Amino acid sequence: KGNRVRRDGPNEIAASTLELMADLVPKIRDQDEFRVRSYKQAANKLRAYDTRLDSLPKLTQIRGIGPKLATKIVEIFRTGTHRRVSTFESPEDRALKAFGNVYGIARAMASDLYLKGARTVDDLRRDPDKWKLNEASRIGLKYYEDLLERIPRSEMTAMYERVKEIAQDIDPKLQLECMGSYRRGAESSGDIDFLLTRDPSDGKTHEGMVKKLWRRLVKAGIAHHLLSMPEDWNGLDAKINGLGKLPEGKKMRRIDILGVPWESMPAALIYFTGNDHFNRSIRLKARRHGYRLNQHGLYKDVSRDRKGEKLTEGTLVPGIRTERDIFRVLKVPWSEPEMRIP
Ligand code: DCP
Ligand code: MG
Ligand code: MN
Repeated sequence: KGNRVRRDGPNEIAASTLELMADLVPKIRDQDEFRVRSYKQAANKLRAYDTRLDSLPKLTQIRGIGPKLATKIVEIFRTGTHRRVSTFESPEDRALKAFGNVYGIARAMASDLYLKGARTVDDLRRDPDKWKLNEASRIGLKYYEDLLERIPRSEMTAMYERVKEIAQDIDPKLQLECMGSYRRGAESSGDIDFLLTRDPSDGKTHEGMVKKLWRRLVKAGIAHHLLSMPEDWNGLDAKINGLGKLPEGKKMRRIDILGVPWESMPAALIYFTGNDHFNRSIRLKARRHGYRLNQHGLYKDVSRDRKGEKLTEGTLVPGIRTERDIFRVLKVPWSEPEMRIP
């Protein structure tokens, strides 16, 4: 007790970041002894408190912490780092970043692995049993290098054409679209996103077809690993995450397939074209006009409580046949997929 400095208090993130910044100061500018000392002293002062000091009024009460330093500390609490050190990573940041790049390892699992002592992707690869890795992450590790690579547009197009042929061989009325960054015209993509549907006006739907398509892709030597077990393979909304490549392809790629009911196509096209920022802004716009937009459709008469939580789902807006119809109803000027990158 007494002068032992605790390093697990509620202000540790700010304290340790200030120390990092102190180390960086001389590298950024000329020697700035005063600033280095004030960062280090502030770090130790913060460690002496057992309440979280994350606001300007609380911080400026402390002797030696002026408004400028207080602003920096607030930024650290808010963002988890400070602009000046965000290029400078801790071992934990490095490990979490590396694990986050492994397909099949979610954020919580990455933290867990770090706490158990894993530091690098090679650590995990050397002994998957020791870390009790699940099947999906073992496959992610196996193709770690492949899956970090971007997919050239020419390969995306080749894959799209081949898969479309197979889909139409199953049923000529199946409609397959290649979505995501490919539809936005990107020169390369992170994965391959497919949307599958069928016009039901002749009485038949695409029910069961996502599963059937995947099976046919396996037979064709294109689909290799199914990573997320779809809850409902056979429904109209089936979704698959897997890995595959063209038989002549060198690298394994991520493939997402989403089945959607015909009526949902306009909304699903918008959703799966993205990008995610565009989706967020158009959904917000819908909300402001009293609508609700998601991948299933555009809904009206959604009632919300004072906090904005929805009380009723609302009803589908009638007469929506295309993406343009949704833009029109929401009074959003039409933008081609290539332009949906706000
Ligand atoms: N999407 C979304 N919100 C998410 C994930 C996805 O709105 N959290 C939508 C928008 C994306 C689309 O789905 O554009 C496809 O998702 P991807 O993760 O495949 O992203 P992109 O295809 O846009 O980019 P990439 O080239 O990295 O695959
Ligand atoms: Mg994609
Ligand atoms: Mn995707």
